[in-house]
Amino acid sequence: MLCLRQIQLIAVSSFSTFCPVTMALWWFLVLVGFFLLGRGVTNSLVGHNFTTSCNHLTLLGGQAGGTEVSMQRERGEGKECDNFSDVDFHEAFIGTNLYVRLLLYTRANLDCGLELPHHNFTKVPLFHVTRPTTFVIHGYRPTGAPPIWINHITRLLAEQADMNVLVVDWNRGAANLNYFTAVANTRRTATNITAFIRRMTDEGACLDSIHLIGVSLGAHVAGFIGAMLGGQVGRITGLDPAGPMFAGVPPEERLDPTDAQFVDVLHTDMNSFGLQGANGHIDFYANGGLDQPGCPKTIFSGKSYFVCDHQRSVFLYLCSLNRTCRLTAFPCSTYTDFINGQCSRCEAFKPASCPVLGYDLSQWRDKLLKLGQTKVYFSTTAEPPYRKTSYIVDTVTWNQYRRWGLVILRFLNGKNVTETRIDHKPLRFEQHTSMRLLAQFDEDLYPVRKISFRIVTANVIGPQYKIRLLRIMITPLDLPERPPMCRYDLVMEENMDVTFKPLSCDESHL
Ligand SMILES: [Ca+2]
Ligand SMILES: [Ca+2]
Repeated sequence: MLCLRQIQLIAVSSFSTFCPVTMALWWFLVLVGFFLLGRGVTNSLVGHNFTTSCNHLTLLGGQAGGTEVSMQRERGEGKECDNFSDVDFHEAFIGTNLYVRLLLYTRANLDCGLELPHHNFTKVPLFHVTRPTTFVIHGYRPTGAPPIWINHITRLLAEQADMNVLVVDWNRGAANLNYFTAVANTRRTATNITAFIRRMTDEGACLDSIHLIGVSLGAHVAGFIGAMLGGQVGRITGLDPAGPMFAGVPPEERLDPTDAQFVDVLHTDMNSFGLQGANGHIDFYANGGLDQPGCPKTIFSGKSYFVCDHQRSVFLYLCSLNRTCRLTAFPCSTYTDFINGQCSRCEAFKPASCPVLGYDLSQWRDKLLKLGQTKVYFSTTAEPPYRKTSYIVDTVTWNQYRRWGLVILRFLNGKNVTETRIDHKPLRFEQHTSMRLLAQFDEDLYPVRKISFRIVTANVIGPQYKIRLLRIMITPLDLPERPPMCRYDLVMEENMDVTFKPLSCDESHL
């Protein structure tokens, strides 16, 4: 029982390094969680678009031809839609044998999937192999329920470009009480899809215009497919690639940058279901990649404790597809450096901004491929649209005695107030102190009419010491159209607000 305290850590690094009791307990908790979760668990992947030399062929397919069945389907008549497999819970409990289906969605059948045969697919009028094709590959399905995000992602992807969206339904194979069986089925699924893609290329498809979006275990399926195709697939997007059984393994046994021409990865749960480290040409770490705001911190919160962080990767991606979230991420060595305000430079990407999470990442692709593996960090709120408004705050203070404290910064516009606390570590104010901070607000208040700044110390009952704010400059992190705000030489007391009207930095410098 001594190793119980390791439970939280078990998926973080090599599984094999943890004691059997901990492993058994961990799996027990996971399975209990999934049972509690019932019919609505997680796992997914997402889409793409590349302009390639092959894509000009896309238009040749159009809406021409079509059997009576497909025309009926386009009119919403006749044959019913083909839906994602819904596996009974007791089947999942016993374990399912692998069976891979492909469900096709296009702009002509946005809400009505069409099961595509693995052979002779050229006879299916809705499927044009010369169009860009995005495969969406889900992950582990312990209860056998369809992923709740499938319909959202197919529709949103089809809206991005005139493409084939192919949902890889390997629910029979992923729906297993035994996670290890699902892991073993990832390679078999990849072999199946690889053979299908080879048949597509035989019919004129171009690997450049294929995008594999994999969620959790599906990210590794995508990696295996990419590797089997010699790394020539246009793009792989990994949404919180699965960690258990993939930590510490060599690149050929997991998703890595050699698996496609361009690999982008989002991390949201590296301390349990997700994989630690960097797996793509670019790796996005949401809120550091471990835990997500708004997600429960303890098992007593029920089912969402198990899936919330992991599933957030899909929701962030959906939000990006929906164009409702613009989440800019900043190159940095660690999340700690990022929240300490040490990583605000985007010069490497000029004239573009720092990379923005999601489907439209293609515009940073060439630069990222030159840079090598890039790690980028960003913070989010707990709810859509997830975006925080961030400012770099440069201060110079002077005080006679050393003070330790945290900072509370408020923006006011006459009607509303938004506040942020910079309290992730104690800040030291010692005589002449220059400090750079990152202030991230849940609300975007603009224009800012007044600013209040407070240094909170532990000295709540003694005489309050004066601190001089020699200079403060507040610069928007990723909103270059907004000018920085400055003030010089204000006197404040610890634990008291100093409120001032921001001036333009030129003006306050006079
Ligand atoms: Ca690989
Ligand atoms: Ca977590």
